[in-house]
Order: sequence, then structure tokens, then C-alpha cells
Amino acid sequence: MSETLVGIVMGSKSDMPVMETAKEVLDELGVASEVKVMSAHRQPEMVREYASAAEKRGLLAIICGAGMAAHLAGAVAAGTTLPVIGVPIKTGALDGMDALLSTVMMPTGVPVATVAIDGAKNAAYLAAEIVANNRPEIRENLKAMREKQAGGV
Ligand code: RP5
Repeated sequence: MSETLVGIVMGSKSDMPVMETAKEVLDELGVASEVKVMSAHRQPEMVREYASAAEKRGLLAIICGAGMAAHLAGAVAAGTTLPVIGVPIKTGALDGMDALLSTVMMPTGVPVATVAIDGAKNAAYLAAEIVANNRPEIRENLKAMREKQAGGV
């Protein structure tokens, strides 16, 4: 693996058990990624800088996981036109419904492609599908993964 193509960011270290599964999927598919922890609420400047530099750094998609008020994906999407995939994390009193609604209900023009609560693996598959648009070898890896899945039914 060489250049980093996908960013995986999360709002807290406590999100890591879910979000590290996105990294595992991307590794399996041969997509180089980076993992960062930054809070939309506690470190808004860091989030802004990360989002605005992402395109120039060569990233093709950014996966954002956060729980509760879960503004991270929206805050990143506000700072870039790269595709942003949001993972609502199950935590707190509302078991992820709060994060799901916070992540999915973006205003028109600033989308966040939102996966299921704790759906970090699907976020990684979606990011790989985006990367595969101009990397045929990743498309082949995705097809092989689907065939393997079919064999396991
Ligand atoms: C969110 O609040 C984080 O993404 C995390 O899911 C949740 C709890 O954060 P910590 O209190 O563990 O830092 O912002």
C-alpha cells in the first residue's frame, strides 16, 4: 500500500472499537487509509484544518464516526467537497439514534452519506467503491470480496 486515499476520523478515542473495523476492511481491500481522533466540539479548528487540507493531500473520501450530538461528519463536510461518509456511533442515553439523526439530517448542498448505527464496515466498503472509480485494481478486490460473501451464504 502506498498513498493514503481515505481518511478515517472519529470524535473520541472511545469510538475506536467501532471505527477500527473500517480500517481493517480498507486494509483487506488494499486501500491505504489514515486514522485520526478529533472532536468537532472540543477541537473545531483542528477539524476545519483537516477538512480543508484533505483534497490537496490526495484523499478521495473521508469516513467520520461520532456519537451523541455527532457533528463531526457535518463539520468535515462543511470544509471540503470530497465525499464524506458518516458513521453514527451507538453511545449515550439514546443508543445511537441521536447520532444517526445528527449525521443524516444535513442541509441541502452539504451532504453526508450516512451508514447504519455502528456501520463502520459499510462506510469502508462505500469509501473503497468511491476510490475504485479510478483504480481498477480496487474494483477487482471489491468484486472478489462480493464473490467470497456469496460463497458464505
Ligand atoms: C462524541 O461523543 C464522540 O464521538 C463519542 O462518540 C461521544 C463520547 O465522547 P467521549 O466523552 O468518550 O470523549 O463526540
